[in-house]
Amino acid sequence: MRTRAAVAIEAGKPLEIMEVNLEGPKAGEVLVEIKATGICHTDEFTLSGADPEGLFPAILGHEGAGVVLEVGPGVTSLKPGDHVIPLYTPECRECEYCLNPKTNLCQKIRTTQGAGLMPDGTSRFSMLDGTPILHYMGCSTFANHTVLPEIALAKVRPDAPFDKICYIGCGVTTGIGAVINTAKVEIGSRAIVFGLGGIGLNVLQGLRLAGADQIVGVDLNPSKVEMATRFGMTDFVNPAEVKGDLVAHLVELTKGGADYTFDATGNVNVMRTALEAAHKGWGESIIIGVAPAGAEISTRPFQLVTGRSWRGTAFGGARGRTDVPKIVDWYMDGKIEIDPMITHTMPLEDINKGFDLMHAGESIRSVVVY
Ligand code: NAD
Ligand code: AHE
Ligand code: ZN
Ligand code: ZN
Repeated sequence: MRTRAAVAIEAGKPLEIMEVNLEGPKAGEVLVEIKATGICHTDEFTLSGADPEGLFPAILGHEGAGVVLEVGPGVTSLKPGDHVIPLYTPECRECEYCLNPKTNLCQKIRTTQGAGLMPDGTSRFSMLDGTPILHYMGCSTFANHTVLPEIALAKVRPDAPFDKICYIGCGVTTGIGAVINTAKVEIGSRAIVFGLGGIGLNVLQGLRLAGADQIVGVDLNPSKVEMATRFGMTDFVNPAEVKGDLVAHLVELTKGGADYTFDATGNVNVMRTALEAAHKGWGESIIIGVAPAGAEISTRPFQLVTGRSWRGTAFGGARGRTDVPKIVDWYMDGKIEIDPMITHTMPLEDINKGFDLMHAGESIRSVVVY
């Protein structure tokens, strides 16, 4: 079949909207009509050329929601008409990782996924002249139709609106999951969240859900304050306005350091500040942000010797097929909010405006509605 897609032809160039060829689903695969997709900072990271795994030409996008149109041979858990959210972290329920309760990082298809290919080592997308186009994070939601492995789809309730629940495909689950699944924040904790964008705001609402007492937000952009306050921030710090040492300021504000700190910026200097602002003896710092090729984190080992720990999380530690339908329920039951964070919606033709708004710091989430 043919479908419309925003294609990343090469790093650093705007996406090009075009008709592309899409082959139907092979064994274990599913054809999905994408109804809506968010634009995450990670899409920008890869498009910019900073991603060591970035490959071109590719169809980016990994924060989608849609409807199953067709299933390939052997698919048993999904049927045409089912509503689904694509999972860049699949859940096969049988690999060594899925069987270990300490991780959500299913590795069943990680190698081919990282190479922009389906599990059989081929791509389903091509240009009209036959040039192959690579998949991205196993999802490629910047296409109106896409093919995914069955294990990379969460089946969700049919009454949930696509243009909101697409955000559960990455940002919502990552932010809330970092708090609930990875940090396992206790009631009464003090926390600091660095970066109050599409991920950081969801860390805030996760902290509020978990019953944190103090929730400090740190961002260079003061326009994020209003939304962050709405999602539970109790104190705001703009590093540009702090006189003297930022770590010392944050340690004083949290009366000795935070029980939990979260980096949602992707900046390795911020990651160091986050680690060092965690409480001596027990503070945990969770890295969510994705840093450019070649970037490295550093601190004095003494910071760890004296009881701080550095951790990381992908997709908020969530097991997608199991956890994503529950998060959709939380949204539909009013336990979590999504709507105010979706500040802009646009047709696929205007997707590059979504990237422009992100660069300008004017959006939280832009959502493309097909
Ligand atoms: P975003 O652009 O919406 O938000 C980033 C925020 O960080 C902005 O508000 C910006 O003003 C702020 N910021 C930038 N530099 C800063 C600094 N030096 N100090 C303080 N604040 C600063 O991006 P997003 O969509 O929220 O993504 C955030 C990060 O999380 C990105 O690196 C993204 O790639 C990563 N991410 C990781 C996962 C995961 O599974 N680990 C999932 C989704 C996104
Ligand atoms: N390809 C990059 C790393 C990108 C990365 O860490 N991605 C996160 C999800 S970000 C979603 O917005 C992730 O899931 N990581 C685990 C994994 O297996 O990729 C690089 O640096 O090479
Ligand atoms: Zn993402
Ligand atoms: Zn697995």
